[in-house]
Amino acid sequence: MEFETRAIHEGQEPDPATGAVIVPIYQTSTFAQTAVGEHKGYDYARSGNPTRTALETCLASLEGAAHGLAFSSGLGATTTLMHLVDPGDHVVCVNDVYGGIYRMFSKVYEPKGYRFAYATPGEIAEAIDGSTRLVWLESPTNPLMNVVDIGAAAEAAHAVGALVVVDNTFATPYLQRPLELGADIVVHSTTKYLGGHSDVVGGFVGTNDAALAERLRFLQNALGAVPGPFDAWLVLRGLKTLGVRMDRHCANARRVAAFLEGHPLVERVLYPGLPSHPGHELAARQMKDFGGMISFLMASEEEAVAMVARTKLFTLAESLGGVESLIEHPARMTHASTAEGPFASPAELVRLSVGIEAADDLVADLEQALAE
Ligand code: P1T
Repeated sequence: MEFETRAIHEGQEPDPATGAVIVPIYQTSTFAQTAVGEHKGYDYARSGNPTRTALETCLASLEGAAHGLAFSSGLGATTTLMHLVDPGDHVVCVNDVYGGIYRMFSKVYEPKGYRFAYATPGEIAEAIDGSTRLVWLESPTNPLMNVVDIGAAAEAAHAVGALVVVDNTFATPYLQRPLELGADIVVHSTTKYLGGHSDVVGGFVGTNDAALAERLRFLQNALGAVPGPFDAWLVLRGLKTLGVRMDRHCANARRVAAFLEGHPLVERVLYPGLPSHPGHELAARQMKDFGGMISFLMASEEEAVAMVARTKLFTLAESLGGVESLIEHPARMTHASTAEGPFASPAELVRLSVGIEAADDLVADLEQALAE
């Protein structure tokens, strides 16, 4: 079945007990056993819950993954993945990642002895050495919208036996499927496009490696960063419209990027859909379309900070991927924790999450915000 059909049906048969067309929210913490160890597949809701199973089955299918695991947040998923490696291990990370990932790696894991090397998208292969156990990638990256060659990174990592994790939050499986490109593990903040309505925090991990999946299933239960049934249900509902929403996000972002590129107060637009973007051809090869995230540089920090406060439709807020448009200043908001690091987010940078409103209204809002 095609992607859009699986998004609506995979793992979502009518409820066998009642015929409910929509998977129920199994709001229960525990399940009755008929005798010790005899039950209908569920014993305790941290270990498993039917609403969560439906989400895990559906999203795994969309990512082309044999195994899927849902988490309480994107960072909950990341924490769990980091238990695949040990203190002393070498981790290569692309040098532009969500600020919260950098904060976790630099402030939580580095002090425990994990060794991190941060590399530009073009230098990932060089940064990998014989001791590398994990390669952590985002593509496109947050917030600089760099494009990483996932296949090339996977080849270099696999040559030394390292695992490749791709955070696919910006692209979504509708636009890019990292496992098909050679990654071992795909990870998401489902808080973003997958939930799609800015009303839930969640995470996801998918893999085709059965042994890894078994270890991760153990860690999911042993560490406990699981989503509640209502949160799992909200993400599952979001998935049903992922394809149509992404088509509109992409079309709107194309319009907005073209407008910004022609604006005299905008120094540079970072959007892989623009032929001027250095990663445009690579993105065209490994993605179906270019997504709804755009970053751009103003002339100064003062102009950037003033501009983000002047939009009326674009709400000044952290996060991304919802139907409504958001604007933010990464250096002082989502990426404030990178300020002390070697890859601080530029102070002149503005980031947009282009929503699915009418494109004319979005362009008009940016026009008035840039006019003053
Ligand atoms: O917020 P949480 O669900 O824990 O996900 C963290 C996360 C992981 N990976 C990427 C690429 C992300 O963008 C995020 C969260 N990002 C934001 C809140 C933001 O505004 O960029």
